[in-house]
Amino acid sequence: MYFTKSDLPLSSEMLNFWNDNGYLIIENFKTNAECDDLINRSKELIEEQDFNNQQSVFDTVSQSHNDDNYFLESGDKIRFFFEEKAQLNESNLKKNKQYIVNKIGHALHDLDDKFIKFSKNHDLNEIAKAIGFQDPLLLQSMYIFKQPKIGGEVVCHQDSTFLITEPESTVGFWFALQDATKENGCLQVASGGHKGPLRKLFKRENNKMKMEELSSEPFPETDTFVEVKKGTLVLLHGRLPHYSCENTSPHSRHAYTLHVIDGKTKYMDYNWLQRPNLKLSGFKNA
Ligand SMILES: O=C(O)CCC(=O)C(=O)O
Repeated sequence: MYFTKSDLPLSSEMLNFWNDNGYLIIENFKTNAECDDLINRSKELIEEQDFNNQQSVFDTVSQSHNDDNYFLESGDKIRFFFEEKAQLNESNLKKNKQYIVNKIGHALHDLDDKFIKFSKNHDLNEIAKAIGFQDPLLLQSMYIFKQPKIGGEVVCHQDSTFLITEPESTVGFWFALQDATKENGCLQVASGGHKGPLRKLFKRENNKMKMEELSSEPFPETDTFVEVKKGTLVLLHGRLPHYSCENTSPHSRHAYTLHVIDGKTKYMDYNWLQRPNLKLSGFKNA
């Protein structure tokens, strides 16, 4: 079911949909111009980067980045991760820079003016409050490229596996910066699957990551395709199993996602994402 920005503030129908399904689609949340601003800024950030000394791949299938310090120390920085299928040769690293990046993370929302403007927003604060946050805090941001032809699969997961608080509070605020379709790898969700158990916890131990199994219950099928237009906001409950397939189409699928936690909960010190040099803030403190 699709709602639109004009349905805000969150109606009881929207709240019921969120509670029943663990996701919520709000169309026309951002304007085309706001999306283009972020797309252009991501291009500039890549253009400014010298990739010759940095070649960290982000691959949710092999999880090869897990013990990589470049990744583990990126919680309070702006860092760049490559597509697993990108050919990282000299020519691509110089001439095709725009087509080899898988994502930029993880503190864009605190460190870059354009991303701060996009992320710190009154309406987002109101939505967060309506779905139960007392003190929403912006923990993580990612610009996800899903590059044409080589955009990697994001394996089925629950966000609370990777960002856990006690009690659980993580919610994803995912923005389509371009149209997301079945062809270019839109999100797929297991509607209602947030009512199942948390399956895994990604834990830092002595600066090594390990995946602890909490439940062997298989994920339900992620058979709801979230095909959305540019500018749509999709909320994802921290326990909702979600997935996106490889992009084999000629069209990119850019998205920006924010992961939000409640300041009233305890952020676990074994989370991979730590921000020793950045204080957390909410949607309002731009
Ligand atoms: O954009 C995608 O394909 C996956 C995003 C995701 O898993 C997330 O934001 O938690």
